[in-house]
Amino acid sequence: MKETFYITTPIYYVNDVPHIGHAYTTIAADALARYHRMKGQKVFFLTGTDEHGEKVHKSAVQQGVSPKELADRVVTRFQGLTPALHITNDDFIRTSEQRHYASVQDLFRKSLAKGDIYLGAYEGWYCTPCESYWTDLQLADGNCPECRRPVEKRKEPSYFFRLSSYQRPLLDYYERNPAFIRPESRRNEVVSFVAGGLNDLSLSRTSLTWGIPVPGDPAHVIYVWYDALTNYITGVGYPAGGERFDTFWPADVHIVGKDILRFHAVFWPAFLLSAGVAPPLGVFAHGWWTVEGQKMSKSLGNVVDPYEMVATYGPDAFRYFLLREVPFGTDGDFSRKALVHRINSELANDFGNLLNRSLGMLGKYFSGTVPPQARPGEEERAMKAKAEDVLRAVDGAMEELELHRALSAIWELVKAGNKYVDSTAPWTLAKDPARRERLGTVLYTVLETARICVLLSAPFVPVAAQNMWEALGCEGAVEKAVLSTAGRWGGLSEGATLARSAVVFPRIEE
Ligand code: ME8
Repeated sequence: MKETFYITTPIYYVNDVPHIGHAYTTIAADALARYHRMKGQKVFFLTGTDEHGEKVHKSAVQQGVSPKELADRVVTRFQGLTPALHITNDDFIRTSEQRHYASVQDLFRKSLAKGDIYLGAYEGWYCTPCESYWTDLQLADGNCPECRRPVEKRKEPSYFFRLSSYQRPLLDYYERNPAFIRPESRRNEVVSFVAGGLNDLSLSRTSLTWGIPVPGDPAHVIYVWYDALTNYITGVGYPAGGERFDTFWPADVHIVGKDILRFHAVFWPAFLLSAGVAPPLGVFAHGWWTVEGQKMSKSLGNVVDPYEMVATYGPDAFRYFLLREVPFGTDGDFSRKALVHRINSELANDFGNLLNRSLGMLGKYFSGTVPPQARPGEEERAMKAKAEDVLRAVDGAMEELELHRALSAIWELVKAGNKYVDSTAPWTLAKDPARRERLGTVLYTVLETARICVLLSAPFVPVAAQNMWEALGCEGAVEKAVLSTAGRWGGLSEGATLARSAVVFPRIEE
């Protein structure tokens, strides 16, 4: 096993407040970061905000504030997601920070020195009120696709990146690293895009001032995507380098939405290869959410606010739903009905019940004291084997970034635990004093099954998992438990006295 794991989210534009799409990427990355910590790896998890460029500039102008003022206000909404959603990022990067200026300019200088960046001219259709360039293809009946006003052909000096020289190196990189782009279907898209030929990329603007100046030519600001992508190395200490950079770079995986895969899988590795920095090891593109069957948009008024979700359903339920409802990598639909249904049936009924019925019986038959495993029989050996299978299945799924598959494996164990209770019928055993030892073995087995379910669920439902962990008399923070030891059957302490119930996943009225 690799000793380290570096995972990132995209950095979010501060032109608007966070919505479900942002929360989704961050939650998925968090579950992965938490899981890898529980594997005993040294993890670095980075998120942050993308504060430069036209989008943010425009939004600031509309609101009558400076871009920096807008960024300073909106960034708090993104930073607030960390406590609200129980995110465990190790750092939060803002592209307006000094450390980032140094990083972007250094990377730029390296490619300039290599001859991969040259001064040319950018030509396009310019819309003056929108301060934007458009290509022929983007125009709407010859007009600006945003404000519908006429555009004019304009030319401005621009630095270009020799992306055309990187077609072969990129294709080689994809070939040598088959897992670089995931899921597989996305990989094929990117490979055929690159195989189709690459044009050089305009990397600077003189028509915009809100950005990082080109080193040595401050009339230009650097293209926002070049600036934004570089955050991933700034966050671990580029350009100074040092222990953090050496430990964590190249990143293991950048989690991104499917719409921004090309930037990450084509431009970013090319920029790095040119500057002599190792490209990341992986990029994973997830799908998009619609809301109640419709595209999410401000004009439809159906934007899902993560803060509202947490206030209504709690962080665990929201996290669980997003990661369970659709396979990670495909599109999905968000609906309150589906969310409530999953909370009630999978969290409250299946999982909450497994724990509470076992704690209840332990209280009733053993005054809450965990009995010894005494004499495990065939059914107990089967439960233990099932738990071991599930631990392996979860690991395989998490390594493949198949979060939904990890969750469904955990729920198989939850269901197997409930079935075991039904078939061993402790309430019947309790009637016969001669079967007390057997009753003890059964209760130990079901509580131990619950303990392993709790352990495995901790990356997904961290708050409830901690409560359940404590209810089971386990010490310390579940997030600090290491799977290879804590996942071994028999971790539940015999003789410990447990509570008779735990508040875990409250049911929601439909
Ligand atoms: O793209 N469902 O920032 P951003 C799922 N700053 N994901 C969604 C979504 C939806 N309905 N809507 C948006 C940027 N997203 C750049 C990134 S990284 C170096 C720079 C996702 O704030 C989208 O796919 O516009 C993207 O991954 C993320 O939100 C950030 O979007």
